[in-house]
Amino acid sequence: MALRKDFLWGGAVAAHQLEGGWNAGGKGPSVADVMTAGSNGVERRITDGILPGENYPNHEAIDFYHRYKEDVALFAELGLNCFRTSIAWTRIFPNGDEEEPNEEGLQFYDDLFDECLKNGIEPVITLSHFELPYHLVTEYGGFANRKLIGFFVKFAETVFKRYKNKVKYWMTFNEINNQANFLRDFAPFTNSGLKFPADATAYDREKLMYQAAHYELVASAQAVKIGHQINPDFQIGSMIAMCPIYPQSSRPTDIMAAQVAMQRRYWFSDVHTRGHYPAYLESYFERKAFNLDRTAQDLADLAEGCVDYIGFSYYMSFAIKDQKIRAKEEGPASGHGTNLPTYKDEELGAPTFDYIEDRDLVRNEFVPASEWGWQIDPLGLRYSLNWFSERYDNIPLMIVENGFGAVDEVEEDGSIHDQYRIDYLKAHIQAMEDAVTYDGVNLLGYTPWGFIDLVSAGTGEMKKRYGFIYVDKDNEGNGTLARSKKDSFAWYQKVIASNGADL
Ligand code: P53
Repeated sequence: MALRKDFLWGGAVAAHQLEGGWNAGGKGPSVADVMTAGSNGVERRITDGILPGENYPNHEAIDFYHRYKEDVALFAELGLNCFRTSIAWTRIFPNGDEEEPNEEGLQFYDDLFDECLKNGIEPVITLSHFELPYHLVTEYGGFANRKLIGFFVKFAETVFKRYKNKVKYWMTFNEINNQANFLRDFAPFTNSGLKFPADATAYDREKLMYQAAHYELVASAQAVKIGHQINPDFQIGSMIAMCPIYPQSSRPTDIMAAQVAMQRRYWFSDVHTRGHYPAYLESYFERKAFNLDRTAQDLADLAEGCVDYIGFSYYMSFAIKDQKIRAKEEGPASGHGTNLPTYKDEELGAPTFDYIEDRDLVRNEFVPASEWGWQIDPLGLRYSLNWFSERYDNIPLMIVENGFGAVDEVEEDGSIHDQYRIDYLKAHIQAMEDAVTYDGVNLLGYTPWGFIDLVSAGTGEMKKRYGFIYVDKDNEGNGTLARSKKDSFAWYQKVIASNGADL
């Protein structure tokens, strides 16, 4: 088997990471607009609203809002046949809870999608990509509040109706499973708009994460149902951050630890795809006595709103070692970061294998890592494609993010020789093609992340670049914002033109 003839070759971005124009055209502030710039190893801070004197890199980003016409022309030159971006929720509903949408925001995406379609580029749209209206955080507590289901579904319905003849492929919540890392502030805030009180215990955090994720899954299912009514041809997918967790060794307890870790990180796709909670999680909820708010109607909605395909990001793989052995050898782990609420190891003696992302992952000695510590593992992509395909009965898959964040050097003549990026992508595309050719996975498309340089989500930096198109801007916000082509531009052009044969 080879790649399908209508394979979607694209590039992926998210509104808040490239548009800028954070308060233009009636847009309201989103959760991304209250996050400062961090750097490698320094976390972004979440401020209480927008404060003077802080550096908020998403406010201007790469100013795509004003430059999209020239940029789309470059995308066309690159040869993309699809473009994955998100609709900034706050351009449509600036506060999130308005009765009527903001026409100027709707018009912006009409213009952008028309520009894409005119150039033979099909928009692939994420509804919620770390862009929750900030007002929904301050007034409602984010997705901890059931009311958010209604706000999200209204937003989804509005854009489904408006763009029903321009967009076919949709995704509901970007990397909904990042919040499995609930001890940190970043993922719960960007995924769900959750802010925890300073004295919240690990237990409180975990419970709230599960509650918010439940409301999101219900919101997603309702949106899928409504979307199919609006246009039966819509393909509405989930979006999962796939970092497969390998056992560090063949020690049986490492194997079991890896299995439980995979459950805790990927139950989200079980619910999205199968329409019900897996038994392993029901059993966990019972043991933890979470008593989540899940109504019979919610469960019916989940069953009726299964996704049509799985979109997922793939950057790296993880590895895990049995926590009991680790604790014995190294003493109690405190997580890789500082100031994390301690997770009580009350059950360390029990056969539970509970997984705490920040505590339990270990370095995999068999793969190299990027400057940001992301472990580079092309075969892990083939493994992931097989994992989804096998678990969900050959469901269609789309790789909606993959890429290599690196520091680029601009030569005197303006050229950028990013062979390391080409090497990374080549190896991953090869692995993806092997999964189609030899393993029979049903793959719709491939959209490498940040194919035009943009603001990093994790660190807020410009310096962590993924692009084939360079954007002249630095971490402090200086630069002309001029666009130029890196070596990877011509390389990806050739890959697309040959439908993946010429790597
Ligand atoms: P940055 C963590 C792990 C895997 C993917 O990430 C992640 C994250 C969050 O940082 O995010 C996705 O910019 C996300 C994009 C993001 C991209 O990966 O931190 O969907 O918004 O930019 C790359 O290097």
